[in-house]
This record gives sequence, structure tokens and C-alpha cells, in this order.
Amino acid sequence: MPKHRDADADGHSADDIRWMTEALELASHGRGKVEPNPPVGCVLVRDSVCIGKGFHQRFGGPHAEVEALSDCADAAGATAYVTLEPCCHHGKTPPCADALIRAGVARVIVSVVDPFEQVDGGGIKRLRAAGIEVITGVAKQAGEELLAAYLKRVRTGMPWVIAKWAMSLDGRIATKTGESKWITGPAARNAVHELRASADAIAVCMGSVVADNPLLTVRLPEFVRAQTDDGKTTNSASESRPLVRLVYSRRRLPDLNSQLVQTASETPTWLVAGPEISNADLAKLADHDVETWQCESADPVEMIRQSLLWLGSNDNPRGLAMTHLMVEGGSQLLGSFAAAGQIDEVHAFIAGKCIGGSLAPGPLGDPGIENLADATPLRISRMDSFNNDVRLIYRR
Ligand code: AOF
Ligand code: ZN
Repeated sequence: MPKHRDADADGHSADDIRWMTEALELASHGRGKVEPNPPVGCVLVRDSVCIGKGFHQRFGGPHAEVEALSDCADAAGATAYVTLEPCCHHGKTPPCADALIRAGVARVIVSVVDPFEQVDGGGIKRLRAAGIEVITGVAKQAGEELLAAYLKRVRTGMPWVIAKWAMSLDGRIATKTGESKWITGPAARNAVHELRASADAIAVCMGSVVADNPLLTVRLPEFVRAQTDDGKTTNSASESRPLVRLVYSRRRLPDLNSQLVQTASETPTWLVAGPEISNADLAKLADHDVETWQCESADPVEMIRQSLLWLGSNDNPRGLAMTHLMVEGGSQLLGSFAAAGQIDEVHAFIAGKCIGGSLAPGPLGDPGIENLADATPLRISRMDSFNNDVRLIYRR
């Protein structure tokens, strides 16, 4: 087949890439609302004109293809640009592949093939069997970038891990006396609350709980206003998916008077406990509505691996797999996540201050790496500034 004039390296036409880019933009509006489902967008095109578009808007709601088909009177002969392979299973909604076949579309262009075991190429097969032309891998890199968290969970059973830290220009997260409030300014801290609002859980270690007695809630005006029917304030962008506060504790337990334990009846608070912690101590926390999960291993790397499998499964206390875990610290916990090879994305906030001193800590604690060749390569994905602070987002 001759390559299109403005084709990409895989031979996909510039038009196909342009419409898929639009579908990806639409899909991104579902981020934070559809999880653990993937954000998906769909654009219907005939004679180079968009005749319908839609995206998966909320967990349990209609899929992108169905939204787009209901946005147009007649899709016969059209090309459907879908960011993820159309599904072929009866889940919460009937198969999208069947809906596209019934609507009489002529071509389906897909960015990413769905690795979900109930789909996994089956949607494409069904479309082709119905005589529809299917092309896959269009704008694949951008598609995989948008679906990164979904793809990780489906392939490994674990949520995508975002490590967040705030540091001085010279890479310290506190002074040598431990003072860390505040390194960055209010605008940067607001961005942290926005990030929290789109995550499933925020993880901290016991060191942070003891040092800071944190509340770990989302404090943004729109969330403070969002009250549930029983008068409680919500802690997330999604009421069905309230933000969970997750404490990693190998030996020490949080004080029953800490802010976290005292508010556990209102805001979900879970504890990943090491094997040495007694059942009696765990029961005391359970009496305060803290959900506890004990790991069989005391090895920090193994604790992280096993806890991620627990969080990413439907067997966690929420009964719904997590896709985005944010790790806020301390440096010991971040060091263990790094050692486990489980930091997928870094949000580093950098302030215009220098701290200095060999005893002032950096963001990642032990064990660290010995050789630079062992560092996990991360790619810059975004740069923002908040007054005099900057945020760098790097991804695996
Ligand atoms: C599509 N279009 O817009 C989405 C798809 O829980 P359910 O029934 O909504 O099914 C979730 C699965 O459906 C999810 O794992 C993925 O395979 C697919 N999501 N498929 O054709 C969409 N969101
Ligand atoms: Zn579907």
C-alpha cells in the first residue's frame, strides 16, 4: 500500500492522526472521573467533516462510541476514530463493537489495542468479521501516554504511582533541623491539592504522620463546598471514589489521637501494617474505623509490591481497583518505592530557595542506587510555574 504523503513513521495518514488527536483530547476530559475504567474518546467523520463525538464521562456510564453515535443522526459509511479498541464484552454496558456495526460505520481507526482480558483484540476481530476496515496504532504514543495508568493496572494489577515532593533549588526537602513548612508557596501547594483530588489514595509513612500530624485531605474551594447528603465534606473529585489516606507502617502505629485516626470515620483511612504489629494493636485502630491490611513480609520492597497488588484489586476495602496512587513521603517511603521500581511519575516542585548542609535530606531516602546506570530513565512530560516555584513532571 502506498504511504500517504504526510504519513507518520508507521504509514498513518496526517488526517487520521489529526482526528485521533481530537479523540484523545476529548478522552482526556474523563480523567479523574472514569477510573478504574480508561479515559476514551471517539470522533465520527464523514467526507472530512466531524459528524459526532463523545467520550466516556463517568465510571459505569456509556462508553465513548455510544456517546458519539448518539451525537449524530446517521453514522452510515463514517469513519470512527476511537482512542481504545472498541469493547466486545457485556460489562456495565453492551459491546461497543456491536453498536458500531449496527450503525453501519465503514472504517474504525484505533489508537491503542485494549489489553483487558475480555477484549484483547476481540473487538477488532468482530469489526473485521463484519466487513469493517480497522487500522490500529494511530497516534499510539499519545494514546498510551493518556492510558498509562489503565494499561499498568490491566497488565500488572497495580496502580500507577505518582511520587510528589517539594524541594529547594539545591534539592533538599527540609533543613538539617527538619523544618519543611513551607518550601514552596501557596499556588504550588494548591496544585498539590488538585493532584490529590484526581488520585485514588495518598500514601505517607509513619515518620510523616509523627512529624507532621497531617490531615491529607483535599483543600480546594470547590471541594469544601461539595457536601454529601449527610452533611460531610467530600475528599475527591468523584463521590463514588473518595480519596483514601494510606499509611505505611512497619512497626510503629499512628497515635489514636492523631488527626488521621480521629477523622477516619469521615475520611477513609487505611493502614498497610508490617508483620510484627500485633492483632490487638490493629483492632484498636479498627475500632476507630481505620481499615488495616497486614503484609506477610517486613521487607520494604516486598511490602510495596504486595500492597500495590492489594490496592489494584477489587478486594481492597473500597471494593474497586485503584488506578492512581500518590506518594507524598517521607523520603524513606519514597526511597522504598524507588527501590521497588514502582515510581511511574514524579511531580517535583522546586522553590527559589537554597538550604544547604550535608544533613539536610533529599526527597528519596535509602537505599538509593550505587551506579548511575541503574537509574530508571524518566522522560519530561510537562513543566509549569507557580509564581516563583516550578513543577517538573517526569514519567517513566
Ligand atoms: C470502549 N469504550 O469508552 C471504554 C471502554 O465496566 P465497563 O462495563 O464499563 O467495562 C470496562 C471495560 O470496558 C474496560 O476495562 C475497557 O476494556 C473497556 N472500556 N471500551 O469500547 C469506552 N471506556
Ligand atoms: Zn465499550
